[in-house]
Amino acid sequence: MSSEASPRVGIVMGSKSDWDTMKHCRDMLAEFGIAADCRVLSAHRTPHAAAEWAETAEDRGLEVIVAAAGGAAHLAGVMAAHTVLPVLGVPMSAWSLDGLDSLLSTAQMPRGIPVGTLAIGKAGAVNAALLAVSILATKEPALRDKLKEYRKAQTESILEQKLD
Ligand code: RP5
Repeated sequence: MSSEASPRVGIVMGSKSDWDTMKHCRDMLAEFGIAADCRVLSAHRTPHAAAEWAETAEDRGLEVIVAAAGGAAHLAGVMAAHTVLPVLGVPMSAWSLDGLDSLLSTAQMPRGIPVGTLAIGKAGAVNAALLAVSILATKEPALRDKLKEYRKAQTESILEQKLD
């Protein structure tokens, strides 16, 4: 399936070193024909640019933001602080603690500013895309049908698996 021309999902990450993981999010969205605006922005290294990107996301046509960061992973929270668009956080397994630090700092948001937090690493990146599609599909029957087809194909491929 080809991607739409206008990005509907923003994928933002704290470092280019996160891209090997987060490109799986971009690729899964593309399977559903959803284009993504992918950027490196950091809550700590580029704080003003990160805030501005989040503040203008709605006007640029984005409907969901996926934010990935590792370590003291504040990027998803900073996004959520600057927009009312749904923000999905993906904790990166960074340089220590196998990503547990990232998971906790992404998930433990204060009351009033929510971040929907996914699993650490590739599973979270892929599931963030699928959850973004679910959000976009709430009022789009065609997109919802594609999600049902995806689930059906996944179920069938697992039931067909043979072991030696
Ligand atoms: C975080 O620190 C990034 O999101 C990345 O996961 C981690 C390491 O960044 P680099 O030192 O590789 O730029 O801010």
